[in-house]
Amino acid sequence: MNRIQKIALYIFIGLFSVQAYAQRPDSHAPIGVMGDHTHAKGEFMVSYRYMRMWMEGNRTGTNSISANEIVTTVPNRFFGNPMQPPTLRVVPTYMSMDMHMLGAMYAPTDWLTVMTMTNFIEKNMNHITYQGGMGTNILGNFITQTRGLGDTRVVGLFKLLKKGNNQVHLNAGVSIPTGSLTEQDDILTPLNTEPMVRVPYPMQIGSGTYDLLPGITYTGFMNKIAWGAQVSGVVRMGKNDSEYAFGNKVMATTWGSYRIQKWLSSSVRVAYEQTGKVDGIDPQIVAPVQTANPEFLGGQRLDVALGVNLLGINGLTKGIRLAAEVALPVYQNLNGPQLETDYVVTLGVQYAF
Ligand SMILES: [Cu+2]
Repeated sequence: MNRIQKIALYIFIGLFSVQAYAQRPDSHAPIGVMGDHTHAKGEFMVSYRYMRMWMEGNRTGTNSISANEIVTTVPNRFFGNPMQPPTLRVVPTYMSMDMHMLGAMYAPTDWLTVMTMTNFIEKNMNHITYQGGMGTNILGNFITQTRGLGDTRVVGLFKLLKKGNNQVHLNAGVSIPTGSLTEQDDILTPLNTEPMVRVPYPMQIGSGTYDLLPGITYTGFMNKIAWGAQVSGVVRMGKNDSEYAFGNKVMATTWGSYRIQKWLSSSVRVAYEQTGKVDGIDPQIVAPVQTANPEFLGGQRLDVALGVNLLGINGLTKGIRLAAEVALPVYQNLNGPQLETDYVVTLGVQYAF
């Protein structure tokens, strides 16, 4: 091989590896990870994610607790106010959260990618109401439902380091409180009335606070495997108009993936999340139910998640990404009583141009 041929070969290999990186299904993290990748200068990406979370059964600390146990042993923090019993009398039994997230990414330069995300959320929570006073006589069931536009995120992803197949970038974002925190619904009280009230903290749609979203992300790949890790947080800035702030959050996750085909990779991920209690109290949220107590929010959770990433490589599907991930908690330590998480499913479609 003469020198010119060698140079041509190196250029070809160089171009091919850049191209190959851009087109690997595993060049994006499992779909449950946000802000995992950056784009090259001038690139746009649009995405839609659907997330469903299912929570059923209650837990305090790491132990299960039954509804009967809750209403006979857990004190009602509002006891002493008019018509407030000494123990809790309403118990959530399950909750679903469905989230539709629309995202856009754009890279004005190679070292900065800007990302915005807005979402539509629907929450449903089923409850058992026990008869007023004491004992374990059940009065009935009711479901509360809230839905609406959630908070909006704007995040800058700053590429700090790019060495061969390894990259580190900084995530620096802010969450803007566009979601409602004054949602109401009908409830069934232990006195058998059905008033319309402001629903408790976990049923509200927004945080009401501007939140900082710091983070750092590392990704790498080699041959048929790719890996990464991300540490991130949610830091509430002050209190909202209802005199409280949701707890701050720390999240850490790491993943590995294997490329089965040019268009298909599978992943395993571990994710840890720690959330604080609610700071402050909304004077309009008063009820003998655990979700109305700011102390009974937050905790720790460790999930193991399995996922697949698909990448269209020819024809009309070229460049279209589809991904799915199912996360199952393996450890939960909750400031309870609180509903425990059973699974989180995330589906996503992404298209870059
Ligand atoms: Cu993107």
